[in-house]
Amino acid sequence: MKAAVLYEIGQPLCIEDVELDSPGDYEVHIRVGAAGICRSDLHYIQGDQRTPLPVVLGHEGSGTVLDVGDKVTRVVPGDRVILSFVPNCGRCRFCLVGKPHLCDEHGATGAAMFDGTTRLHKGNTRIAHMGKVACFAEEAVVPESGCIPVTKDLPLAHAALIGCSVTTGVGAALYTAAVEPGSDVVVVGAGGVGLNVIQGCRLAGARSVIAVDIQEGKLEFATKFGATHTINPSVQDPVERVLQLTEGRGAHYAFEVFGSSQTTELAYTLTGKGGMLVVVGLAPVDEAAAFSAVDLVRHEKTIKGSYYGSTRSHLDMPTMVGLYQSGRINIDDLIAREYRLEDINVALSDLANGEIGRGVITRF
Ligand code: COD
Ligand code: ZN
Repeated sequence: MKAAVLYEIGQPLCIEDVELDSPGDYEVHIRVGAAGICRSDLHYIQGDQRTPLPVVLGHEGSGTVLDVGDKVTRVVPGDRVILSFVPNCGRCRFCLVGKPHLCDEHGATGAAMFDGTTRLHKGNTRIAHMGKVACFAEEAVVPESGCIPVTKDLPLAHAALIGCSVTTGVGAALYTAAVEPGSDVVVVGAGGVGLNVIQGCRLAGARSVIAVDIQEGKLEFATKFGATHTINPSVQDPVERVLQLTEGRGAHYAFEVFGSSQTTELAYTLTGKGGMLVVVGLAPVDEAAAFSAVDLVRHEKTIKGSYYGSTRSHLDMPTMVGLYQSGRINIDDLIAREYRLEDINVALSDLANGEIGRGVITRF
């Protein structure tokens, strides 16, 4: 089957034939239906985050079950599924306390299957599976716990976006921050995930949702998803403007949704007294963000990381489907561009060049 393989940091993905082994006992063989292009994929290509190489990237996916391992009970061939990039073991401490997105076993095995091996290879060369999903390919083998069944009336592109950007963003607002109605919120970074933080905050009843982005087009687009005000820091001082918009208090919640120390520090500064900074983006591994320890204490601020929107895939992804189907969140307009698998490098450079909304591979 065809897959887009990353062999070397900074190089384009190679679209080529690779081998995919049959699913293990608790694994599922998927025909990939849609794969979203996320900045996290770029972080790996650029070397800002580390991954074993070679690797098939793609962690925002959906598809149809082709075949199941002998012990699989949750899905059958023909089922349509959202793929989770944090499938979970169900036994570790984090799974037991209801935080399966922090599963230890997944953390330990990363871009391999739970038994530490891969199903992808090219001859004798093993190929890693990003997030145990690896959906920049015609087919995938994934753990059963990474398959969230959905009804056939949900389009596959929409299902794919629920696999990352929607759940990561809306989840950060609803579950990590638990934004209170009437709050003033700032969202730094209005890309695919940031737009979902914005619509999650709107859903939670925020009074104002202030989008901050360095690209005008992104800001304009953000108003469609519930941004009440926009700030371009290259044109306007964001600190001054946020204070103006919040009667001098700063934000109740500020979200960092780009992934850098600079934007993390900015979001911290925009957080008001008693407020919460929620960091969604992963800054390059060797970067550190600085903040005043005195300000943190005197103003009793909270800093929280948000991974996968603090969601429990099997519980919260069906909730996202319901929110979409009842018109409470907008996924239609997020899907801005569709590509063929063979054009994946174009899709990635469109993301890097700041095209608005989400690009999705829908033809394989
Ligand atoms: N100030 C304000 N906005 C900025 C700045 C800046 N200095 N620099 C860039 N931006 C804007 C860009 O213009 C863009 O609009 C936006 O930030 C980023 O959007 P996208 O579409 O490029 O990126 P997303 O939304 O696909 O991804 C953002 C993440 C933060 C999720 C991603 O970068 C990341 O760090 N992921 C790691 C966290 C993780 O693993 N999450 C789960 C999988 S995604
Ligand atoms: Zn992602």
